[in-house]
Amino acid sequence: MSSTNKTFSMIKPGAVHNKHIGHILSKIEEAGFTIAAIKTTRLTLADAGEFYAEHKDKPFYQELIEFMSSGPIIAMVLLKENAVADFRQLIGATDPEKAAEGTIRKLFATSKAHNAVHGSDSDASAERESAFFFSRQEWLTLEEVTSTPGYVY
Ligand code: FUP
Repeated sequence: MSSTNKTFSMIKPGAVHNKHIGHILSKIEEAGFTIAAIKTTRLTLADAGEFYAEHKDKPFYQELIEFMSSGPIIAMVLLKENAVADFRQLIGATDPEKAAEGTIRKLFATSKAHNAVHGSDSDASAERESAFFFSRQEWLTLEEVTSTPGYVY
Protein backbone atom coordinates (compact mmCIF):
# COMPACT_ATOMS: atom_id res chain seq x y z
CA MET A 1 0.00 0.00 0.00
CA SER A 2 1.28 3.46 -0.80
CA SER A 3 2.04 5.79 2.09
CA THR A 4 -0.60 8.22 0.82
CA ASN A 5 -3.17 5.81 2.25
CA LYS A 6 -1.98 6.10 5.84
CA THR A 7 -2.21 8.73 8.56
CA PHE A 8 -1.38 8.90 12.26
CA SER A 9 -3.70 10.25 14.93
CA MET A 10 -3.82 10.77 18.66
CA ILE A 11 -6.80 11.37 20.90
CA LYS A 12 -5.29 13.95 23.24
CA PRO A 13 -5.35 13.90 27.07
CA GLY A 14 -8.31 16.32 27.41
CA ALA A 15 -10.59 14.27 25.17
CA VAL A 16 -9.51 11.03 26.90
CA HIS A 17 -10.22 12.64 30.30
CA ASN A 18 -13.63 13.85 29.09
CA LYS A 19 -14.58 10.29 28.00
CA HIS A 20 -14.78 11.08 24.29
CA ILE A 21 -12.71 8.10 23.08
CA GLY A 22 -15.75 6.10 21.94
CA HIS A 23 -17.42 9.04 20.20
CA ILE A 24 -14.24 10.00 18.38
CA LEU A 25 -13.52 6.43 17.25
CA SER A 26 -17.10 6.21 15.93
CA LYS A 27 -16.60 9.37 13.87
CA ILE A 28 -13.34 7.99 12.50
CA GLU A 29 -14.86 4.65 11.48
CA GLU A 30 -18.03 6.26 10.08
CA ALA A 31 -15.82 8.43 7.89
CA GLY A 32 -14.38 5.30 6.28
CA PHE A 33 -11.04 4.98 8.06
CA THR A 34 -9.74 1.55 9.05
CA ILE A 35 -7.86 1.33 12.35
CA ALA A 36 -4.62 -0.52 11.58
CA ALA A 37 -3.01 -0.03 15.02
CA ILE A 38 -4.28 1.46 18.27
CA LYS A 39 -3.09 1.75 21.87
CA THR A 40 -3.52 3.72 25.05
CA THR A 41 -0.21 5.16 26.20
CA ARG A 42 1.40 8.19 27.84
CA LEU A 43 4.04 10.60 26.63
CA THR A 44 6.75 11.82 28.97
CA LEU A 45 7.59 15.51 28.70
CA ALA A 46 10.69 14.50 26.73
CA ASP A 47 8.63 12.29 24.39
CA ALA A 48 6.20 15.14 23.70
CA GLY A 49 9.12 17.49 23.10
CA GLU A 50 10.56 15.11 20.54
CA PHE A 51 7.21 14.43 18.84
CA TYR A 52 6.54 18.17 18.46
CA ALA A 53 10.18 19.19 17.82
CA GLU A 54 9.19 21.16 14.71
CA HIS A 55 7.33 23.59 17.01
CA LYS A 56 10.13 24.09 19.54
CA ASP A 57 10.57 27.78 18.73
CA LYS A 58 6.85 28.57 18.88
CA PRO A 59 5.38 30.47 21.83
CA PHE A 60 2.89 27.66 22.54
CA TYR A 61 5.50 24.86 22.61
CA GLN A 62 5.95 24.53 26.40
CA GLU A 63 2.21 24.56 27.05
CA LEU A 64 1.74 22.06 24.21
CA ILE A 65 4.24 19.51 25.51
CA GLU A 66 3.02 19.89 29.12
CA PHE A 67 -0.56 19.29 27.95
CA MET A 68 0.37 16.33 25.75
CA SER A 69 2.23 14.67 28.65
CA SER A 70 -0.47 15.48 31.24
CA GLY A 71 -2.40 12.21 30.86
CA PRO A 72 -3.03 9.17 28.68
CA ILE A 73 -3.51 9.43 24.95
CA ILE A 74 -4.80 7.05 22.28
CA ALA A 75 -2.32 6.57 19.42
CA MET A 76 -3.60 5.22 16.10
CA VAL A 77 -2.49 4.36 12.59
CA LEU A 78 -5.42 4.91 10.21
CA LEU A 79 -5.87 3.66 6.66
CA LYS A 80 -7.97 5.15 3.87
CA GLU A 81 -7.42 6.44 0.38
CA ASN A 82 -6.17 10.03 0.63
CA ALA A 83 -5.87 9.48 4.40
CA VAL A 84 -3.83 12.55 5.42
CA ALA A 85 -6.05 15.13 3.69
CA ASP A 86 -9.34 13.38 4.44
CA PHE A 87 -8.47 13.02 8.11
CA ARG A 88 -7.54 16.68 8.45
CA GLN A 89 -10.91 17.54 6.92
CA LEU A 90 -12.63 15.22 9.42
CA ILE A 91 -10.91 16.82 12.44
CA GLY A 92 -11.27 20.45 11.29
CA ALA A 93 -9.21 23.57 11.94
CA THR A 94 -6.65 23.70 14.77
CA ASP A 95 -8.86 26.21 16.62
CA PRO A 96 -12.27 24.63 17.35
CA GLU A 97 -13.93 28.04 17.06
CA LYS A 98 -12.82 28.07 13.41
CA ALA A 99 -13.52 24.37 12.76
CA ALA A 100 -16.44 23.45 10.49
CA GLU A 101 -19.67 22.12 11.97
CA GLY A 102 -19.61 18.36 12.51
CA THR A 103 -15.82 18.09 12.64
CA ILE A 104 -14.21 16.25 15.55
CA ARG A 105 -12.55 19.37 16.90
CA LYS A 106 -15.78 21.37 16.64
CA LEU A 107 -17.57 18.64 18.58
CA PHE A 108 -14.99 17.67 21.18
CA ALA A 109 -12.19 20.27 21.51
CA THR A 110 -12.34 22.78 24.35
CA SER A 111 -9.76 25.27 22.97
CA LYS A 112 -7.02 25.69 20.36
CA ALA A 113 -4.47 24.32 22.84
CA HIS A 114 -6.73 21.48 23.99
CA ASN A 115 -8.05 20.48 20.60
CA ALA A 116 -9.04 16.82 21.14
CA VAL A 117 -7.13 15.14 18.31
CA HIS A 118 -3.94 15.18 16.30
CA GLY A 119 -3.71 14.34 12.60
CA SER A 120 -0.53 14.10 10.50
CA ASP A 121 0.04 17.02 8.13
CA SER A 122 1.83 15.07 5.35
CA ASP A 123 2.71 11.56 4.22
CA ALA A 124 6.23 12.04 5.62
CA SER A 125 4.80 13.06 9.00
CA ALA A 126 2.42 10.08 8.93
CA GLU A 127 5.41 7.73 8.47
CA ARG A 128 7.52 9.39 11.17
CA GLU A 129 4.67 9.66 13.66
CA SER A 130 3.43 6.09 13.14
CA ALA A 131 6.99 4.82 13.69
CA PHE A 132 7.31 7.03 16.80
CA PHE A 133 4.60 4.95 18.53
CA PHE A 134 4.46 1.60 16.76
CA SER A 135 6.95 -0.92 15.43
CA ARG A 136 6.24 -1.95 11.84
CA GLN A 137 4.93 -5.34 13.06
CA GLU A 138 2.27 -3.60 15.15
CA TRP A 139 0.32 -1.99 12.35
CA LEU A 140 -1.56 -3.98 9.75
CA THR A 141 -1.76 -3.31 6.03
CA LEU A 142 -5.18 -2.65 4.52
CA GLU A 143 -5.13 -6.17 3.10
CA GLU A 144 -4.40 -7.69 6.51
CA VAL A 145 -7.07 -5.58 8.18
CA THR A 146 -9.84 -6.25 5.67
CA SER A 147 -9.23 -9.77 4.40
CA THR A 148 -11.52 -12.32 6.09
CA PRO A 149 -11.74 -15.10 3.50
CA GLY A 150 -14.82 -17.26 3.77
CA TYR A 151 -16.63 -15.09 6.27
CA VAL A 152 -19.85 -13.15 5.80
CA TYR A 153 -20.48 -10.82 8.76
P1 FUP B 1 -2.57 20.97 13.68
O1 FUP B 1 -1.79 20.53 12.49
O2 FUP B 1 -3.95 21.47 13.34
O3 FUP B 1 -2.61 19.96 14.79
O4 FUP B 1 -1.83 22.24 14.28
P2 FUP B 1 -0.27 22.61 14.39
O5 FUP B 1 0.60 21.52 13.86
O6 FUP B 1 -0.11 23.99 13.84
O7 FUP B 1 -0.07 22.71 15.95
C1 FUP B 1 0.15 21.56 16.74
C2 FUP B 1 -0.54 21.74 18.06
O8 FUP B 1 -0.02 22.88 18.74
C3 FUP B 1 -2.03 22.03 17.93
F1 FUP B 1 -2.75 20.91 17.77
C4 FUP B 1 -2.33 22.76 19.22
C5 FUP B 1 -1.05 23.52 19.49
N1 FUP B 1 -1.15 24.95 19.10
C6 FUP B 1 -1.44 25.87 20.08
O9 FUP B 1 -1.61 25.54 21.24
N2 FUP B 1 -1.54 27.19 19.69
C7 FUP B 1 -1.38 27.61 18.41
O10 FUP B 1 -1.47 28.82 18.13
C8 FUP B 1 -1.09 26.63 17.42
C9 FUP B 1 -0.99 25.31 17.79
